[in-house]
Order: sequence, then C-alpha cells, then structure tokens
Amino acid sequence: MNFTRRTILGAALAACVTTIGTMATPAFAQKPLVIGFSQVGAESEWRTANTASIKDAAKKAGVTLKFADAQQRQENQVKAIRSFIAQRVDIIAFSPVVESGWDTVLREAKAARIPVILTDRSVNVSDPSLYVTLIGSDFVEEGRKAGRWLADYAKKSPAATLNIVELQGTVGSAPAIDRKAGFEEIIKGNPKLKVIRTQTGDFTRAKGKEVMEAFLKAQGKNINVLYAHNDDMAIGAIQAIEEAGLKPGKDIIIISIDGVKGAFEAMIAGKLNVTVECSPLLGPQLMEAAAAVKAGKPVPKRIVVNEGVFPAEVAAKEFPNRKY
Ligand code: GZL
Repeated sequence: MNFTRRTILGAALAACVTTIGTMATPAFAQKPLVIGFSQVGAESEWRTANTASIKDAAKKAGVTLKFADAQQRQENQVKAIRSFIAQRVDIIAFSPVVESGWDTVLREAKAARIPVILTDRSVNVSDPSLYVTLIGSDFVEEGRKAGRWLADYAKKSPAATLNIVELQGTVGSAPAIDRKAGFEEIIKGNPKLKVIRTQTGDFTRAKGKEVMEAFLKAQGKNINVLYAHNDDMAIGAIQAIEEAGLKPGKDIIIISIDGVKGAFEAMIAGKLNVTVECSPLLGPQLMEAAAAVKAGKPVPKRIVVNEGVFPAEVAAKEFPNRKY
C-alpha cells in the first residue's frame, strides 16, 4: 500500500524539507532510489511548475524524494546539501540559485561518494567532475531569441530609435547572466535599439513591478520596449505600466521568457507581445538521469531542453496545449 509520509526535519535546515515516498515496499522489491533535492525557492510560476514536475516524476518513478525549499538563499541550499550527505542519500540534485560558491560543499559530496545532478541552472566550479550532468535550457539562446524577435520588430517599426529597459533575473544566477548576454549579442550594433536602463527584479512579480515603477518615474514616455528575463517580472511590470496610464503591449512593447500560463493570458489580453519558452518540466529527465547514474550507466554532461517562441498572434491557439 502506498501512502506518503511527510517528515519535517529540524530548524537545522532553516528550510522546510519534506520526504515524499512509499512507506511499505515489498521485501523482494529493489530499495527505492533516494534523491535529496534542493530547490531555489517558490519565486515564480515557472518555479512552482518545476517543483510540481519533479515531485510528480519522483512519485511516478517510485523514488523517495527529500525536498528542501531554499527560499532563494544559497546558504539554505548548502545546508540542505550537507543534510543530504549526512542522510547518505543515493543522489543529490539541485537548481543552484547562483553560479558561484559551490566548490566546497560539492567537494564534500564527492568525498562522500554521492553523485550530484544539476537541474535548470549551472554552476561555476574549478573541477567539472563535481557534478555528473546539467539538465536544463540554453539561457544564452533564450536571450538571442528575445533579441531576434525585437530586431525583427524594429525593422518593421517606423520609429528612429527604440529605447529599451531591462528587468534582469536574480543577480549572479545563470539565467540572468546568460539571458542578458544572448540578448546583447543580437542587438549590439543595431542603431535603432538602445538599452537605457537595466536592473534586477529578482524574477518576482513584486520586484518587477517596483523596478518598473522606478524606470517609469525616471524615463516615463521615453521607454519603448521592456525586456524581462522572466514572465513574472513582466506581469508585475504590466501592472506598473497600467497604473502609470500607459498601455502595455502597445505604448511599451514587452518581451519576456518562460512561457507560463500567466504570460499567455497577458498576450491574449493584448498586454504582452511575445514570450520565449523555457520549460520547467524537467522532472522525468531528472529521474531518468538519476536512475542511470545509480546503475553506473554513462550520462551526457549536458542535457539540453528544446523550446519555442510564442508571439501574441499564436497565444489563443496555443493556450489549451500549455502544460505549465
Ligand atoms: C530558468 C529558471 C528561472 C525562470 C524564472 O530556468 O531558473 O528561474 O526563468 C525562475 O521564472 O524564477
């Protein structure tokens, strides 16, 4: 009989850890794989869908998942990884909130002979053997896709110049660094396109709204385009634009990334112009990779998720197909 047991570990984790798995396993069955997963937090629609995908895939795969929410703080992820090492899990997996500062704790996992799988975001480490594989999107390409859409829009626009404000993701995170780089690679040298303000909105709606309010106060009618590194910040900015008496999607063209349901609803309402897909549905690939690692099978160092671009014109037709 399967029923889930929730074990809340002590304050030592400074985060809520829940264990989802089967209580009773027939004696002849394999011992279920135990994965310790440290999640960034619950900062966006994308993250919520990513967490659901991982928990659902664990259940379907009969994996015992020890899940820790770091509330977007690296120190909580380090604590969670140390706790997983102490619990002798089979595999440690995590989505690193920022790229740097992981060498020490990943060396501890290596010394404990516990393989590490990265999902979603990458790390900068001196020794690439500190993790087995990274499963996730190509954020630089997502930034290029956003830049290409805007360059195409600019070609058709009668405006002499298009002033851009940029809402960056979490400072130091792989998606923020790479989405900025990819976008700049495409627009650099284009005389029509100029970034006049750029600042982090930390991937949240609240911060995205707050920073857009500041942009509007400083640059007001000068802003022609918003490039947001995720849909949640774009949705927050849409509220700020409307409160300033302007029409999002018309007075200010808005480009964002993720492809969450909220973005499709905003496009159908004519308030967002395009979203670049970044799939959070990494759960099945994580379980597959973990099982392969446990079985000693080879796993590619990089497992890339392929994604599309969804302009407002296709939003209504595509919306029923969306899974997150
Ligand atoms: C991207 C992921 C980012 C999303 C945001 O893979 O790391 O973090 O784009 C989320 O919505 O907060």
